[in-house]
Amino acid sequence: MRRADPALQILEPEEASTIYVTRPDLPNLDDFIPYLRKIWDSKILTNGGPFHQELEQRLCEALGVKYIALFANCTIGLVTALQALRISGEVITTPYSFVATANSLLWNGIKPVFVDIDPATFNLDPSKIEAAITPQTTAIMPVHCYGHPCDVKAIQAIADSYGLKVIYDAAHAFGVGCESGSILNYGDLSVLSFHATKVFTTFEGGAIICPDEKTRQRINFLKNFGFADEETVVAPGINGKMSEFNAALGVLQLQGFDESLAKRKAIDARYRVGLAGVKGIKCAQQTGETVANYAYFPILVQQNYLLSRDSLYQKLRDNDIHVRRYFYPLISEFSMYRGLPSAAHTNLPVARQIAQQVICLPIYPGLRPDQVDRILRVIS
Ligand code: T4K
Repeated sequence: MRRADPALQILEPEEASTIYVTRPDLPNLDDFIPYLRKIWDSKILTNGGPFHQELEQRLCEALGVKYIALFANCTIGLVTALQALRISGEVITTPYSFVATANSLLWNGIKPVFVDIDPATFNLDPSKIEAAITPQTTAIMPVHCYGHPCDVKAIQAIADSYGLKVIYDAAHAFGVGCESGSILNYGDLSVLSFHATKVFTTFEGGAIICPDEKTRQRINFLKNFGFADEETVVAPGINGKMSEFNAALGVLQLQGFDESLAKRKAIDARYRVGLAGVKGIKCAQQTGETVANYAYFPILVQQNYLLSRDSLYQKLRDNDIHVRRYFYPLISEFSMYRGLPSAAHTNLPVARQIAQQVICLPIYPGLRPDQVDRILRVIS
């Protein structure tokens, strides 16, 4: 019901058999037209219009959070979150993420300090954070990698002891729940991504989850050039606003989210059954979430598998299955980061090992069981 009209889908013969690591789950185009008509009629295209307000309200309800500020994308959200909390100096973060995490620090003139990850969760290892704290440290920026929660309590305890802020890169964590509710309520701020490749997409988009209205207001000033009113600019803000087009799509997308999640869950289960007996392939486990979002399906290709990780990657691609090695290379391997003392290989043994072993298998609501089985046959 939510798939686009098949008659409108023009598939090249080759594309028809290609399986990508992800594909966006879009509503029926006809269902979006009335939303577009409203925008056309009102001529309100951006700057906090009615769909923007509606999506903020609906997301608060759906996610179980109190205050939210929509953004044009997660990266601008991360840059703005750091500005909002006036973070400077050094920030402790993970090398095992998409490069936007650390880039947001460099855009603020902040030095990233990489700390190794936990081999079970692939998230920042709290037991290694304290050793990386210096007098210049002002914050921790962990990532809920693949939507699996960080050890939020241990991280908060360290932050409280040393007077540090915590900004979660929650790009993967839309809809993830833990025993106390939404994982997005932990830390000082959490930043979501609604990119085309994410479980909830508005084409491009993102949001910051805020603890209170005052912080949200500061963030709203910052995302609108710093304007507090027509005559007052309170900070060197940026243009991080989400347009009405993206917000309207978000309102419609939310209606199909539960259905999307159920389909992802079924694919996750099918992979786990199919890979259970395959020697040398290890599936990542959930890490304490009470509600998972099945955003990614990472496997580790271990030494006792019959092929190396890169040979399996190539074999899958040769079979028209476009898997990805998220997150290889590590952020700390890129030219702007590799000179940092914390980027030293000896400092990041676990992250290096996982990055050498990981493959993210395709997972998205439109992936059919027979396609999952095709992927499993190539691996098994
Ligand atoms: N923090 C973390 C932890 C993140 O993972 C990300 C983004 C961010 C921050 C920043 O969020 P945003 O500023 O983007 O909101 C993709 C995404 O571009 C990126 O958003 C995402 N993380 C990252 C993990 O993955 P690529 O380079 O792998 O994307 P691409 O274009 O190769 O797409 C992968 C596959 O998805 C394609 O093979 C086919 C499919 N696809 C992609 C797009 C863009 C579609 O079917 N339709 C599309 O429009 O980075």
